Amino acid sequence: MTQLDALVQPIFDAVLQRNPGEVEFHQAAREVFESLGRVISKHPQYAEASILERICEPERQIIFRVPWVDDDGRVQINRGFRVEFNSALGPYKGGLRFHPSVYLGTIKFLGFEQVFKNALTGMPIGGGKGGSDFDPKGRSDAEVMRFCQSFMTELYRHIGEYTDVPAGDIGVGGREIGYLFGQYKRITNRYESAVLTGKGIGWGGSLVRTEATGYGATIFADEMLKTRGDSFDGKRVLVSGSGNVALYAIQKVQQLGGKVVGCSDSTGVVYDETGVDLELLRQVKEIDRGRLSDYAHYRGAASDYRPGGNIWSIAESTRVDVALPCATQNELDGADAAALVAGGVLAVAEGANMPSTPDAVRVFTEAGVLFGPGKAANAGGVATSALEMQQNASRDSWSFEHTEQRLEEIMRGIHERCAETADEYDEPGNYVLGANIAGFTRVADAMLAFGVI
Ligand code: NDP
Ligand code: 2IT
Repeated sequence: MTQLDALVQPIFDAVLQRNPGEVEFHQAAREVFESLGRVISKHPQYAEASILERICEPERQIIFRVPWVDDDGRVQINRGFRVEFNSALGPYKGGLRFHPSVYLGTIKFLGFEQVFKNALTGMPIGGGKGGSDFDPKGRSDAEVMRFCQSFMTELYRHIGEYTDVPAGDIGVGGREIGYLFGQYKRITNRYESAVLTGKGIGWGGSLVRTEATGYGATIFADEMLKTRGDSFDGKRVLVSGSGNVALYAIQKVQQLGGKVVGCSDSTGVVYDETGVDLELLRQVKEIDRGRLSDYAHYRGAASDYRPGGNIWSIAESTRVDVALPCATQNELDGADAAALVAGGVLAVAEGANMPSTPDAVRVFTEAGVLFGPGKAANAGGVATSALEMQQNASRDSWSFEHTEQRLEEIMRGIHERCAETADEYDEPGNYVLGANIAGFTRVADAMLAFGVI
């Protein structure tokens, strides 16, 4: 672990003490703190106003009961969360995650990351995150609908176009946003389009929002490659996951001339030497809501399916140029990073939130691998959510081409902001440092202007 600066160590110690057991939140906070020592010593006004202490304490945390009735008539109870972390730059903005592993520490780590990510986009959005320990796997549409209705029956009083604007994350896609929006509209008797993003195209959604996170992460990787005069053309790529982010990362890699040779889900890995068949994968995952094993079944001899496998170990036996972790937190550890380095990896861009462990980040950095941290590389999703809010506010809808062009400009802007900030601190190419400092200073300066609130 990198030593923390003496100025920030006591503040970090207090974060540990105030948030016991929330290990993912500790990890996310530490990663940001590692970058901030020099900023705090260079700009004493941040320490004088206790900005760091305040930024680690969410403005509001809501935890609620979500009762619902399953298809067998049994009452089920889940726990709902919304952590409204920071509204210095705009309404709280960030997704909802439905996954059985969700607890307060998950939502706080995601909310904390979101604050800096949203700041990096340069758009007027604060940071928040929510979700539930509800497991949508194996549940009927009717069960998912009843769960979403119950969840919104509590959440509606805390959100709003100018207050807090949730969206999707793991386990929350177009279907869930539809049920949530329907219930919000019904309870409030308001057609408040911009209260949620990721909506369907026919009822206030934005073109490109579905593709935005995966496209954006790939564009970020492409920008990093360009700094070394390189591109995706002919590159061999691994994309972990096979959900929303992974699918559209795969699509963009293919558009840019790369070949995706492997992807995964929580139960297995596919190694596809001839390249992943995206149309088949989308049919299986998006339409049939199936498993990766179903994809492998239809693909036959063309793919090698490894139940329970580790996608990064593919790099032990074949060359991998680019890795795009797009599944979940801490899915890529130090040994995986070493395998990727041995396999020749040039660039890693995080489509997921905090997928690389601190050990993995160290291995990549020491090996000189281009490394784009999630808060920069996966910001295209939330940025396009902000574009959706913009369209809703002006009662307009933009073409796919126009929206995609805006996304590309935003991703290039984020890359530039991170690179310039890293240069300014004499660490050229250190995107982790650049992202943390550029995101932090934008939020911190607004907080300074507002006084002690
Ligand atoms: P999805 O639910 O669409 O897909 C998640 C994928 O990751 C699935 O393939 C899933 O496999 C796999 N996965 C999830 N949890 C685990 C786990 N514990 N272990 C192994 N595999 C797992 O979610 P998204 O694609 O939307 O999100 C993926 C990542 O991207 C998350 O980290 C999310 O926070 C981040 N992100 C998402 C954005 C968005 O716009 N959606 C924006 C920015 C970041 P299985 O189906 O088997 O569970
Ligand atoms: O982690 C993320 O940035 C998201 N899940 C997207 C949030 C959003 O509001 O679009």
